[in-house]
Parts: sequence; structure tokens; C-alpha cells
Amino acid sequence: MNKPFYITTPIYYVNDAPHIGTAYTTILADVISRYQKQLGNDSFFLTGLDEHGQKVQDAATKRGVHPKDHCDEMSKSFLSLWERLHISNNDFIRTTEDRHKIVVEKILKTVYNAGDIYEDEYEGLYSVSEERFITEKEAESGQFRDIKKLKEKNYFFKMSKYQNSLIEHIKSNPMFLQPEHRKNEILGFLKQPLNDLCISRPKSRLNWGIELPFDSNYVTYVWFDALINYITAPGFLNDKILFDKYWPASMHLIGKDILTTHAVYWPTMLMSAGIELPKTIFAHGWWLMEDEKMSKSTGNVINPMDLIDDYGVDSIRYYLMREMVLGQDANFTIKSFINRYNSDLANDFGNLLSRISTLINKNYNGYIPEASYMGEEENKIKSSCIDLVEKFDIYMSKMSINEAIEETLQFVRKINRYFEHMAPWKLVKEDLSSAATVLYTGAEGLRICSVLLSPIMPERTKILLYVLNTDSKIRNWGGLDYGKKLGEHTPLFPRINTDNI
Ligand code: ME8
Repeated sequence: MNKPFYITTPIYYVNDAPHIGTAYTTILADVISRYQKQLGNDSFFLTGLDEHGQKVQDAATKRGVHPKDHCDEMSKSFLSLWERLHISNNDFIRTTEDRHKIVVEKILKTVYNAGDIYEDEYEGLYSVSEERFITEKEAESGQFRDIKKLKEKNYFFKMSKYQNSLIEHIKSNPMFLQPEHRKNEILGFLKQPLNDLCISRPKSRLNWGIELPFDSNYVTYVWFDALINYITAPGFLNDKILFDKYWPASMHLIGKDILTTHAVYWPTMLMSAGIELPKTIFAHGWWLMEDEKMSKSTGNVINPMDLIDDYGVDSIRYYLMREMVLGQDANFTIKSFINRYNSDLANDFGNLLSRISTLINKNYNGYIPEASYMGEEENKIKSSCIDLVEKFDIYMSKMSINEAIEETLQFVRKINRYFEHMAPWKLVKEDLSSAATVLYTGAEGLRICSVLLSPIMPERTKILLYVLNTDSKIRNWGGLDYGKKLGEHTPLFPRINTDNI
């Protein structure tokens, strides 16, 4: 208990407004961080913005503003989205902040002094959109746009020197790269000799970046700069106690598009600088729209603000967490969103609360009645609930959040079936004490489900616990007090009418 836990999201480029893909990783990290806090752990959750590099400079030029002004403006739209999505991050880093620049300079000097940076003239193919030199083979793959031939003097990081140590590290730390198929992908990639990494950009071509401490004609390559954010925030240079508490990070959460930079560049940079490697890098799949990646460049994005306005924050969070099997891609469609919402949230979860509160309000003046005994059916519910909590934790530890949610909903459906079997709406007319037992049992089961689902739906579950007049966050049976008056509520998840959609 009370273990430090440090989770990060990628820091997003500010070349465009956030979309559902960027919101997804941030919500996922938020869910995991809230869950860790619920377990009693001391979670530090970092997100932020990647503000240097060609893409950002180009976006600013296009709008006719200075890159810094562009970043300041864009950061506001990210921050307001995170606020609306109830993101509970502990820090928000921007790579243009001084606290970050000094860490980048320090790491560059350390790596330089270790003899791991050299100057060389390089001629090769350069992908402007990816902001890196690519191989002939990559160029032929058709995945890269805006390819130019460039001949330039630059600084290189001896990444190749650490190839064998990296392979060794990946093999001896099974949790380092997750899921398993991503680990195999990187191990496959590392079978070929690793090239050194070009870590500078001449100012004549790009000046929006952190100047190299050993050559003022160059700025730092945006990825070398950006990855370092993960150690800046917990205080690598300015707070040793905090840094020692949270580093190495428990989890870098990323999308599969940025696996190589995190699984190859970052660990070799850390090795050269003599800093421990993060414990886990977890790469999730992509949200697709009609089987194509949702991305800023394709323009097929869903604006999360529109969805929130139409359907509420928690239902979006729920859908994103329930629908994606972590590690695989998932298709985002409004139709599947509405189906999921109506079946799980309106019919099963929300309806159970309405059933309970209507019966208690009508027959017990709104006071939660006491369960005077535990019969066979009640004991079945109680033991299913104990099983649920156990399974929920196992699924969460395996990053199977969709299954943890499904298990909880199965239990909600079980309580609904128990109600149908016991028919408390009939029982109240014959035997108020037996009906009380059924209602208390249902309410207590629902309370525990709300506690479990609170990292996923922090807002709605808070309302639910308010209705049950409890602030008990315990996950054991019996946390609900009887004799308390229910709070008033409107339907938790009003059914979406599909007639006009
Ligand atoms: O790559 N589905 O920033 P970025 C799921 N600045 N996740 C998606 C997604 C989709 N369709 N689209 C984007 C960068 N993402 C760098 C990172 S880190 C030191 C620097 C998410 O703005 C996913 O997490 O392009 C992906 O890895 C990230 O956004 C890329 O964000």
C-alpha cells in the first residue's frame, strides 16, 4: 500500500487541436492513475505538450504567428479539454518551459561527455512529416510522406553502441515492453544493425528548438528533446527526493505509432546518461474511423468536445475504455457508441439505480432499509460481488480494462436478474422486511460497482454514491449504511432515442 506509481502519456504535438485519439491515451492514463489512487497508491500522473520541431514551426508559420504564441494558444485548448474530460493529472509539462530546457541541456552534455555524440556529414532520405532520416526500405514502404534528399552536417548519438545492452534488457525484463507482440516487433527490429541517431537540426533549416549546448548553430532534434520530459517533470534536476520517489516510471503509455522512439531511442539515451530505464512501456492500438487511422493529417477526426456536448463526459470515457481491447485497434462509430450506451449504461446500470430508488422512495419514505437477514439468494449476490472485486483487480493488473468493465456489468445484470426473481415491487405489498433485504442487497451491490467504475466514470458514479447517501469507497460488502435518506436524482443515463439518428 501507498507505493509510488508514476504514469505518463505521450506529450502531444501542438500543430493541431486535440482529437479523440489524443483524448483516448489521456483518459486511459487517467483511469489507471485514479485506480492506483483507489488502491491507496501514491500516483503521479503526467501529461503535456511537445512544442518544438518542424511540425509546430510550420503550423505557426501557416497561421502567421510566432511559434511560442501558437503554443500558448494551443495549450489552452488542450488544457480546457482535459478539464472537461475530468483528467486528474498531477503535472502538465510543456517542452518550451525553462525547467525542461535545462534538463535537455544537461542530458546532452552528459551524453556528449560520455563520448556518445559525434559530428558527421550525412546524406540520406528525410521524411519531413516524420522529422527524421529514413532508410531506402522505409521510403519504399509508402508509409512516409514528404520525402526529401538531404545532405547535411549533423550531430549523431551512438545508439548502436547500446544495441546489445538494450536487447539484453528487453529479454531479461518481461514487463519492459508490453503487450507481448510489440516486444517481439522491437526484438525483430533489433536483429538488424541499429543506426546511430541524428540528434541535431541546423538552424538554417529549423530554429524552433533547444539549442545544442556544444554548438549554437544547431537545435536539438525534437524527439531527443521530447522524450526527456518524462524525467524533467518529477524533478530530475531540481527535486532529488521527488525524482527518487517516482523514477523509474511505472508506465509510459503510448500509441503504437511511437513505439520505436520509446522502446529504442529513449532507453539507449537513458543508458548513455546513466539513468535507470522505465519499468514498462505499454503501446495501445489505434482508434480507426471506417478502418482508417483517425489522425490530424487525414482529417477524419472526431472532436471530443462535440461528443461531450451531446452525450456527457462519462459515457464517452466509458465507451473508449469498454470498446478497446488494449493492444489492438478499434473502430469508432456513433452507432456502436449509442448501442453500448443504451444497453450498458441506460438499461443495466442506470436502470438498476432507478428501480432501487423508486421502490425505496415509495415504500420506505426514501430511507435505505435494513437487511434483516441474508438468505441463499443474497449470499449468492454477496459472493459474486467478492469474486467480482478479485477479478476486477486481476484484469486491471493485466491491462484488460475492457474485461474489468464487462465483469462489473455482468454483475449489474445479475443484480437485475435477482430483482426480477425476487420481485421486490410485489414483495413490498406482502412483507416489507423481506423486500428491505432485497433492496439493501441490490443497493450495496450497486454501491460496490460504482466504486469499481469510479476511475472510469468519476462524475456519474459520484452522483450515484450521493443518491445512496454514502461516501464509503470500500470495496468490501457492507459499506452501505441503512437508515440514511436517499438523495434526489434524475435518470443517471437517459436513454438515447435512436429514431432521429
Ligand atoms: O507523437 N488512436 O505526438 P502526437 C489512438 N509528440 N491513439 C491515438 C490516435 C488514434 N487514432 N491518434 C493519436 C507525438 N493517438 C509526439 C509524442 S512523446 C515523448 C512525443 C495518441 O500529437 C497516441 O497515444 O502525434 C499516439 O501515440 C499519440 O496520440 C501521438 O500524439
